[in-house]
Parts: sequence; C-alpha cells; structure tokens
Amino acid sequence: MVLNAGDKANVKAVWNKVAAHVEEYGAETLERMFTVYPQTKTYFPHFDLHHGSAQIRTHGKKVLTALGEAVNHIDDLASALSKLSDIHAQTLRVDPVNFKFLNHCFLVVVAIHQPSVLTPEVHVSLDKFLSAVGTVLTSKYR
Ligand code: HNI
Repeated sequence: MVLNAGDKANVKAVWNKVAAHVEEYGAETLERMFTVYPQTKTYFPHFDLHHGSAQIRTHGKKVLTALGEAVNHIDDLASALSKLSDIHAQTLRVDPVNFKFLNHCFLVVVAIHQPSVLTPEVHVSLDKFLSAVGTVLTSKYR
C-alpha cells in the first residue's frame, strides 16, 4: 500500500484533529471493536472490558499514541513500528485479521467525531495509512 504525498498530507491533517483526543478516541475505538467483533476480546482476558473501564482508556491511549508516532514517521513506518511489530508477532500473536477490525472501528470514530475532516479523499488516505500500519505490525509472523 503506497502512500503518495497527498495521502501523507491528508493523514497529517486528520492527526491534527485527533491528537488532542487520543484517550477518548482510543477507548471508543476499542469499545467498538470489542462490541462489533467480540472475538477480539479473547486477546484481553486480563482486562476489565466494561464501558468506561480504566484499562480500556489506558490501552486506547497507548494504541492511538503509537499511531500518532507512526504519523510522525510516515516515511519510514517499518523502523518506527519495529518494536511494536516484534511484540504483536512474537509475544501477542494477534491474528492479522483483527487489525482490519481495529482499523475499521477507528475510521468510524473519526467519522463520528470529526465529520468535516473525513472527506472521501481523506477517508481513502486514512484507510491506506492504517492498512500500511497493520501490514508492518503483522510482518514478522513465522
Ligand atoms: Ni496492540 C499492546 C499498539 C492492534 C492486541 N498494542 C499494544 C501496545 C501498543 C499497541 C502501543 C503496548 C505495547 C507495550 O506494552 O509496549 N496495537 C497497537 C497498534 C495497533 C494494534 C498501533 C494497530 C493499529 N493490538 C492490535 C490488535 C489487537 C491488539 C488488532 C487484538 C485484537 N495489543 C494487543 C494486546 C496488547 C497490545 C493484547 C497487550 C495489552 C496489555 O496491556 O496486556
């Protein structure tokens, strides 16, 4: 998934709106994922998954902060995400299909909270970026 210059600018524009809300949007993304794709809950047996859970908020913030780091290193996602890629492939062993579910839920959250920023063109660019992140995070499975 090749991000062109326009895609990169679009993703940065989205992140200007998301950056101030990483905990809120991150938690909502996870809650949506756990509700819509309940099989994703199996990776979090040690979490309190109720609405408003402190663990979900903390984890949501971690996930979106990592995505923000990826935006900051959008020209070199493989290096920026190398450590996280190791963790997801070797320790957590999250089935790659789940990255599509998380990405979709995040797109829904952006659409709800920042409708004006999510033009069709920006939607495509954000989708490409999230796919690229998912590809890197699932690149070290063996
Ligand atoms: Ni993910 C831990 C980022 C997708 C299940 N994940 C993390 C951490 C970050 C992170 C950051 C904390 C790592 C550490 O402790 O150093 N995860 C991301 C990103 C994506 C992603 C950026 C995709 C955009 N993770 C997923 C998916 C699942 C997932 C799709 C499963 C459905 N992640 C986990 C689990 C942990 C985790 C499980 C460990 C949580 C804990 O605290 O025990």
